[in-house]
Amino acid sequence: MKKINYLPLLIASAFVVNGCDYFDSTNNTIQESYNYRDNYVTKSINVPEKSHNIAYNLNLKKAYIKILRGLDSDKFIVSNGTIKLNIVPDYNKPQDSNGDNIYEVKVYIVDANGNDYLMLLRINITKNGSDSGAEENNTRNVDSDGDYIPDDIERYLGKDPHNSDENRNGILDGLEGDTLYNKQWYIKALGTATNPSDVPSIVGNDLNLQDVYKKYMGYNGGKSIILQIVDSGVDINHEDLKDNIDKTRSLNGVKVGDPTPGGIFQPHGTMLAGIAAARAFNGKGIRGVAPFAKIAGSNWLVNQSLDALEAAWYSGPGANDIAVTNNSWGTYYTADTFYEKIMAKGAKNLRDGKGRVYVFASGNARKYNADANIQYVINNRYALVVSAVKYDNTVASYSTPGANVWISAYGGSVSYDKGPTIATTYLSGESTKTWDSDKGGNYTYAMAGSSAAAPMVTGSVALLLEACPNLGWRDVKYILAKSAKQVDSQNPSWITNAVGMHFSRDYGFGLINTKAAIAMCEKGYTNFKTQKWASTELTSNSNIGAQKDVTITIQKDMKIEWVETTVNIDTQNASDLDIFLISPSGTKVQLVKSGTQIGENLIPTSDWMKSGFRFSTGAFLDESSIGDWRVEIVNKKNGSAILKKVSIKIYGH
Ligand SMILES: [Ca+2]
Ligand SMILES: [Ca+2]
Ligand SMILES: [Ca+2]
Ligand SMILES: [Ca+2]
Repeated sequence: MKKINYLPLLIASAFVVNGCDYFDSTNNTIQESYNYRDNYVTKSINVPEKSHNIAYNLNLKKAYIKILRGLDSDKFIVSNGTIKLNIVPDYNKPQDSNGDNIYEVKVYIVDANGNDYLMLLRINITKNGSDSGAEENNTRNVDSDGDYIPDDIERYLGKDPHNSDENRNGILDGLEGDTLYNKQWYIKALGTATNPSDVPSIVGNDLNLQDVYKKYMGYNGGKSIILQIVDSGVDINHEDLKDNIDKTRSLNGVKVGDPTPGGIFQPHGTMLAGIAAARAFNGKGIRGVAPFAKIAGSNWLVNQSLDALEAAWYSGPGANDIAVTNNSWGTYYTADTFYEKIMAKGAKNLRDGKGRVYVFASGNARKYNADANIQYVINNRYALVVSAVKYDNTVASYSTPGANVWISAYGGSVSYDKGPTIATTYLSGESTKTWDSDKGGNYTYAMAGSSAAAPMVTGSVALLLEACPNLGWRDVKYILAKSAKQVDSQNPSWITNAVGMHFSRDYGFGLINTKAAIAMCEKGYTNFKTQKWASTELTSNSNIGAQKDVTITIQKDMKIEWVETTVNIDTQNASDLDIFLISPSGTKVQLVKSGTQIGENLIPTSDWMKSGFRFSTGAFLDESSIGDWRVEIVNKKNGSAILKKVSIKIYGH
């Protein structure tokens, strides 16, 4: 077997800036960066109806408290350091302004030390008998106090689900609690510089997860969503990962065991694990995209035993419950169907038949004119392929394009003098590219690559499956595609298909938008029925010349999910061909680009299409399959080439 290449992209040490005060996180607090005046500290209390003297005590000596006009301010008074409701509420006769039995008031407070802040006080009136006991059963995926931490996680951590600022520092508790959170522009861009570059992130260009965190963090009411990192292993004792590690499903080779890498040259999997699911609110480091999901690690890349890959992807202990697998590695050119055969079993049988989701990085070989569509590992329909976008929402200079790319996420800039890179966990104590405040050397700012983008999608899939656990693997892909955000819309790589889906070989359907994906599945989404397919083969045996167009008719009418085009071309110049597929609706997609090669890993034979090579794309999503499909082959150098056969296979419903 060819050596598998994985895709770490660490930045050259030559760019390290030493002793830069700017990156001292203690001097650059989230409070300064957020527009705090728009973020009221929210206090919520539940009170049974017909209670007298309902008051909220601020416990402030010599405090200045002023009720601001609006909402239900006319129902409140201030007295002796408390805010009091000036009525006796009756559940059946609400007197609040919008009649929802929640009395709200905004208050301006100056404490004895002269610190001022704004508070939103909410008094929730509960019907007699339905007091806090009922609330306990009904607060999963609810953020009662508006601090961006769901109630169930607050209880699990011993925090107060009705106090949004327990440490009274004026910052909502969900916006702090991880020392390097303000470096994670990919989760929440603050418009500040986050690595030894003076290029700031751009507010709004992030994964837009803050609202998602009010309900979902992967905790799932105590039955955490399990995601898997199949890579060079994961440092399971890392201070910011250990609480999320699933030891019963972590693999050392084919067996359950410790996947911690043996050497300092294998940090890659640990970096991915942090992006996907570093633990939040532990006072340490970062937080992952799904910060209360469980992480199952695998070190299969160390020895690259195919049995170890099979165990991780399908047959290992507890495999049924692993929701999503991250693969930030690739094979470059291959037509080996070994990989997709395992994924097919996982898609059919795991998660009680709903199917595991297999996420892959698209690769970092753009500068070699690489094309992600020349690897069967990632151009089969089970693979959810992720390309990389920079902080400015444009494609990263390394990100490998391809018609099989499904979605994009943040991969960071290629070097940190050019823009923000990705902050994440590193092998414990081994990091040299980190902030001064990381005394232990457990984190790095120097991650970049499609390797980093993939675990953002993996973590997002965990959040999506927490919100909507019944989604099948095809539904997950579909919802992510439909909800993806078109970025860099002037980029010529964008096409719009016949049903209005935007697609690009650089971005897939766009930048992942987890918030919109969850909103879509929560709105009463109906799962796809069983997948159908149709195929037609055409024997041609004709010279391609400078260009050859062939038409293939598909008789079956389906809504398209995935299209595979296999060409048998007898030529010594296969890499000189541009191949396009045009749907019956007229949508034209480039399946592969001429000149495709990958650095020293050149495509091994120049006649690599001779025995048939499959190219795939999801770009025709939701179009109708029926009618005439056209395959257009452009022979750039007009070398000798004979088209033997073409076949099209369409999957849909
Ligand atoms: Ca909360
Ligand atoms: Ca709280
Ligand atoms: Ca706080
Ligand atoms: Ca943390």
